[in-house]
Amino acid sequence: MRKFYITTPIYYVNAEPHIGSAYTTIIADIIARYKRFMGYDVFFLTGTDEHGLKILQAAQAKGKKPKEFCDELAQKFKDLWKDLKITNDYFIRTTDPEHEETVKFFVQKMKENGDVYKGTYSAWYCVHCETYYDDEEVVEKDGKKVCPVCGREVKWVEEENYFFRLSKYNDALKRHFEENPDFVEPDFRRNEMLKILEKGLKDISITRTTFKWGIPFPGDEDHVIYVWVDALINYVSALGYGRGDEKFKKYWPADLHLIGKEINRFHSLIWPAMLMSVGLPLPEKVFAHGWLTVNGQKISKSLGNAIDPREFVKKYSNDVVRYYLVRDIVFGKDGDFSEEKLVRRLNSDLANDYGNLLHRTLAMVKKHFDSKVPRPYENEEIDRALIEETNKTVKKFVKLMDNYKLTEALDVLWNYIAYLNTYFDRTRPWILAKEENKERLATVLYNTMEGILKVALMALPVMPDSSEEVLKRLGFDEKPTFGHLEKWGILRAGAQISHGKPLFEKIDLSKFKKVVEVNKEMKEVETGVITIDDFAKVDLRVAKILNAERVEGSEKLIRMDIDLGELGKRQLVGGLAKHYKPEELVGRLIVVVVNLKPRKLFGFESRGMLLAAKYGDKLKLITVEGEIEPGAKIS
Ligand code: ME8
Repeated sequence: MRKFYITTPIYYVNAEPHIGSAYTTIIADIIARYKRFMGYDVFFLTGTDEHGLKILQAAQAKGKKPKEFCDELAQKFKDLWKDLKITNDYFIRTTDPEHEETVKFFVQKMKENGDVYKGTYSAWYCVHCETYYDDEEVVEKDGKKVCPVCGREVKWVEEENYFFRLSKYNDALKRHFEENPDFVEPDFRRNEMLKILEKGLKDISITRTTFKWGIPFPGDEDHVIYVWVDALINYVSALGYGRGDEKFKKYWPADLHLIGKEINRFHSLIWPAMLMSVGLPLPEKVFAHGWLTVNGQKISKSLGNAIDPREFVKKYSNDVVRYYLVRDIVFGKDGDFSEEKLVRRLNSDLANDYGNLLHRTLAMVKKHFDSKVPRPYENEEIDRALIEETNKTVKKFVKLMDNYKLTEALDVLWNYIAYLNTYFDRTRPWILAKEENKERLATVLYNTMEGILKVALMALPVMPDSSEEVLKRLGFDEKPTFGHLEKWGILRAGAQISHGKPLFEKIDLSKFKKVVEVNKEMKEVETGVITIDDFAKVDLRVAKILNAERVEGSEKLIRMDIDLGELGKRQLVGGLAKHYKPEELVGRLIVVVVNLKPRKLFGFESRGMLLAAKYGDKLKLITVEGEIEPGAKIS
């Protein structure tokens, strides 16, 4: 039996899980269930990341001992995964003694291989991301240095630390990327990693001395191991690496590390280099998905939108939430979690397209065949076309799922549901019933049911509960496997079906009340309403571009001098280089927000922001019709 080892990031226990952490875990669960269905021996790992300054500070803020604090939070993650019916095979905690043993063993090996040395480290540190940054990486905001990932203030740290010779693995990593073009996906994330490799990796600090909440560094216990090194090793320690566990031999290397885009560098560069250092094979693939926002806002505790996925599951069911997350948020890209869109999907895709088809079909089987699966007779042209369409759909679906194109796979599946609905309408079983053409009626109903069986099987990883319910109603009582999907004619004539209540309940959008009525400010953002006073705060002006040039070292930026009439001349930096040549810009009248706080981009101060329309990859400048004086106010 082929094995499949899939992991999620191990989540920090500084706060309770939210829809963001649930997103990765749900997707991993879908892939794990799919692989099991395809006959793989799956090991699905998730867990919690519990060491480091961030957790220590969170515990201190609650007046708790760190371990006690971690115990409580880790339990909340475990409980949530249980409520969401996540099928992880193991839950690792970095405070588990077995994990600590493996981490020491791993780091000792790195040392023995000559990859660790002592030096002095000075860098910017973001406690929230537990990440070091160089001077050129941090961003200036309101006169402060902030983290380029989360925007929080960074601190300058200078410590005597142990270092990992990451730079030594730069070339080997490049080679690995070249020889394994699918190592990191999506490809735009891979390209980001390649750029970092082009610039060259620097050695990294792997210990800290200013606090103790971590795993002691072997050989020098004044130091604790850097939380990221400790955390990454979870992927092998969960299998018992260094502790003689058979699981390690069986499941390593991981087939898929599923992560969010912000931690790609750790997984695609640092972790592989660490594995090279100790002589272990690298994971097959790292997939870095995008970020979820909620009603257009970044998920954060202070905005009050760090919603508990349980609330949604309670109201809409697990399956609906899972379906929505995969169907509406294009897997790999950023996307917005909108409850309204979820309800639209529920009403149209699930209740109308899928649920109604099942309902209509089973109602007729109940009425005309005494709730028994009818025995089909000779197939006609339209039936043969349905079987062919089914085979094509299954092939496409499997290929897309195998390539983690989850959203597209559901598109294909729902096209098939539309096909089945058309088949049902075109074969007109209600007329066949009226005409008492029982043989033809039996064939058409059987074929529709067999089609619905295929839908339920394909939907099984995404919507396990409703799929099981559909299989039961269709009178199918075997353990579902890929074999049932591959072959036509699986349903057994004479098997008892059950009609039941609608599979999915529709929600009336006009009376619809959201699960999360967040604070007032958020609600206004949700409905898209602002007051005239809000709008009046934005000072929009016409500006003339006097000259323009590419910003050296940046792919996107163009530096411009603009004329704003009465407001004088200014420098502006805009992300236009992929869409316009500098010479095409000179002389144009554009629209600029002039009262934004200045920002520094690649060392150039930008005093204002130009407006442009964006659609997909397309970007067009907003200009004014005809001639008008630079500086003219827009209202
Ligand atoms: O980074 N949208 O833990 P973490 C989508 N402990 N996914 C999101 C999300 C959002 N808005 N917010 C969080 C850590 N995630 C480290 C990992 S692994 C060895 C150590 C998901 O609690 C996404 O998978 O900050 C992201 O990468 C992860 O949660 C970050 O979780």
